[in-house]
Amino acid sequence: MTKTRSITTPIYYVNAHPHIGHVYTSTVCDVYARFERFLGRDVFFLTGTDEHGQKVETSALEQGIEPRELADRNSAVFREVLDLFSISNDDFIRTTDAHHEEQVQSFVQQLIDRDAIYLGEFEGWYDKGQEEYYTETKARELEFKSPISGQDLIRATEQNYYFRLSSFQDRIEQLYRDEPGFVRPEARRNEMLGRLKEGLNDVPISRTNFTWGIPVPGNEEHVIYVWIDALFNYVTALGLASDKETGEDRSRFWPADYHIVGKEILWFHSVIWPAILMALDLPLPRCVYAHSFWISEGQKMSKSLGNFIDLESLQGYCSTYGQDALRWYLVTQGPLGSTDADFSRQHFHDVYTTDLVNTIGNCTSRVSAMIGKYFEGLVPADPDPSFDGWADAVSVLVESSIASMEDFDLVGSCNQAMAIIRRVDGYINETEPFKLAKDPESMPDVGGILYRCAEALRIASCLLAAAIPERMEALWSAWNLDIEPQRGDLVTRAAWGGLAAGTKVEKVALFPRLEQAASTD
Ligand code: ME8
Repeated sequence: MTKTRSITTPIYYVNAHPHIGHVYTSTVCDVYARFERFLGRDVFFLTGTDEHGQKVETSALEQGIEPRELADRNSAVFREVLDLFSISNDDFIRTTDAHHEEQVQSFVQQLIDRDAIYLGEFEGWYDKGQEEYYTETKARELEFKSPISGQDLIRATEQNYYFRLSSFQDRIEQLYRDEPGFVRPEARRNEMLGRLKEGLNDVPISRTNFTWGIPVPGNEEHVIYVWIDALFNYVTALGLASDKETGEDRSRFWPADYHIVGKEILWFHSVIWPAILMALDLPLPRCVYAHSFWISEGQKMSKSLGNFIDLESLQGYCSTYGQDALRWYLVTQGPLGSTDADFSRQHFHDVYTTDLVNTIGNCTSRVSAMIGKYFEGLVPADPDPSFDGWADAVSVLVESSIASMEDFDLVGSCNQAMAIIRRVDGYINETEPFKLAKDPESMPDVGGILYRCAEALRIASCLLAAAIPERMEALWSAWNLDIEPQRGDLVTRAAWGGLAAGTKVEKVALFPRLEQAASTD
């Protein structure tokens, strides 16, 4: 049976414009999804937009339009961005989809029926003008006056629906003990463990001060808190609470293998979300992976500093360096670990030149040029396929590249593929086929060397195709290789000896050398 793999991005807020952060998370998920499809897995890659809540309602009001119109317009922008950056998601969920809304109500009803949600009373210091509650300490600090209007804060009570998060303390701690890989990376897991020790409180999950949201079933004055609404997207997209026949049965994709999120929303995903699933008796995702943030030119991104990497600047990089160059930079230099990553123009240029021009590009053009020069562009036969241990060495790297990707170590996976290419470079420098070729008697040796080089490059290109799909397809086309990732045969494709002698290879320039840090504006 084919193994399933499912991966999700956060669903993005429609009240902001897409930027590098959104493109980044979507790109890393895309690389995983593409690789897994090439491995023959049954993949489901989900993304979408988070469209309810007070912020959307307020910005729509400010623009004099209905919230729905704002949501439609901005959700479409996010969807276009996916196309622009060749993101291969299998579905795009919107929290305003009727299919989602109905299921959220059904889940919330189940939680009420199971007494995991109750109607409770909240009392606090209320700022009427700001429609905001303050804690006792904060109110005291403010001398019981609104910091905005200066009016007295009033003692007010409000009814809210609460989720009994506090009753899941032991089970969540147990989860962290039993599944050390549930939250990654390790540093983030430790942060969550630290917060867990402070003790869990019940959380309000409804609001009454605005209407743009999903009504609580049976009490329409309350709308479901946007975070609860949003978290459910991961299961409503699969129809887990749907009573309608919607065509394809997607239940096999739950639990998700990876929820990929930014570090700022990890608490919701690694504590509140598993507690909700526990309350519903649903299986838990295998891993919540929280990456860190992109900063820009050494500083936190901000519009006023002029270092904000928005869509236009990303498109600038794509048109100067090519889309795959941007993907490569995001994936290999991005903040998948526990520290933030700095996006800098110079660093981008240097990585492009070192990895793509000097390594992948140079090596493929060197090998194709020699095959062109000495063998009329036809891949020579290898007189001794086991020579120099190539088959074994490459198969070890292939295995570890695959294992790294399965473990969501994208950088590790790319590094193994790059190690194959560096080995080819080293081999050429060591064996000097261009010198051997001066002696006609050495031509079988030259043929053997070039076969091994081309074969190793072909295999590396298969491993790199998820990260830089467009350029690897260009290589396959120039080398007349019949490789199609959608066939799901990566393991067969990456086996040594797949390159047929006699294959016609054209010279190919995959990554043009560019002037120093060319302007991308
Ligand atoms: O939080 N670097 O949506 P959002 C890297 N709707 N990634 C970044 C980033 C940066 N500087 N800035 C943002 C929401 N991101 C909720 C999620 S999920 C049930 C609901 C990425 O539009 C990162 O993935 O604010 C982060 O978690 C996400 O964008 C936040 O997107």
